[in-house]
Amino acid sequence: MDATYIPFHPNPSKPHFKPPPGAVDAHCHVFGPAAKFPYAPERKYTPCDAPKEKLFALRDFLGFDKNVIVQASCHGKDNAALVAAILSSVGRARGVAVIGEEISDAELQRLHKAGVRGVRFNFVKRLVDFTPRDVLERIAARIAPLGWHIVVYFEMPDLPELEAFFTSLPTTVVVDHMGRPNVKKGVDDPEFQRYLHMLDRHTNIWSKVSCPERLSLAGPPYDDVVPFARTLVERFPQRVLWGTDWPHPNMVKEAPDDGALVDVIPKIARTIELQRNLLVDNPLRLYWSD
Ligand code: 0GY
Repeated sequence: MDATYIPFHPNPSKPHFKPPPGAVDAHCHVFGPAAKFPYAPERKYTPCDAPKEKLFALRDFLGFDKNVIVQASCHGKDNAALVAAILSSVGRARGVAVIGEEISDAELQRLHKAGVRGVRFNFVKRLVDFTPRDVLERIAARIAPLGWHIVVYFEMPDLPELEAFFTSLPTTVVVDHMGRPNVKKGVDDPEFQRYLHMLDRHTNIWSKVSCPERLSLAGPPYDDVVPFARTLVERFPQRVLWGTDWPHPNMVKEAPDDGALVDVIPKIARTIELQRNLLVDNPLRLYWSD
């Protein structure tokens, strides 16, 4: 683990909000354990181990039924820890992998059988080296016939440069963490409005309404992030997903209390119906339809 790395919260609080039956934490990670699943040589950070047993215990503690585990950059293109976690979940986890174009058809099939239903394209420069667009286009063409989708991670100032690429992709596209808006600028800022308009025009684009702890300037209970997530949930109720982002890689000040994160949900999804869309129906449609 890097000297400055902040481990996940050791003792999260029990949330007041009770997720509906079948609720899915649709953005979380597993890290290592490094002794069994070494971190990638090209990684930009070395986290604390966050193994599947801890993830599944947290799932139960917070009142969730399932997980979507997203490959994090510290494991590069080696999806072994992710696959091991999904396979041991007894159908209660699915995954989003990171792959290169050198991947064989047999390996793609193996990932599909294990429960992978998407690939992640990461554009955050502090996390990954640049991958040329033509490579990503070829990967997209390979995974589209499997019915997979593409998860994209970027920061809002980079959207103008990336938008044409995103809107040209042949699959469902899921944006991590609302595209990481600058909450200081507010919902009405042209940057966030551009994001909303992209979703208006392209009905294959979904948004995760996750990570208030990364976006907030005020800190818990993250009220400054609520208007962004609520706007997305109410405008695109069929195309939003929620996740804890456990084990919260690269926090700079403190690890969030996962119970407090769950308690943000009723503020962003204010009716039982919106909560069911966000936590149950949407993730099941995207990850468990086959
Ligand atoms: C997240 C966010 C981060 C890291 C990664 O792949 C990763 O390493 O996703 C981050 O540092 O913002 O979603 O986990």
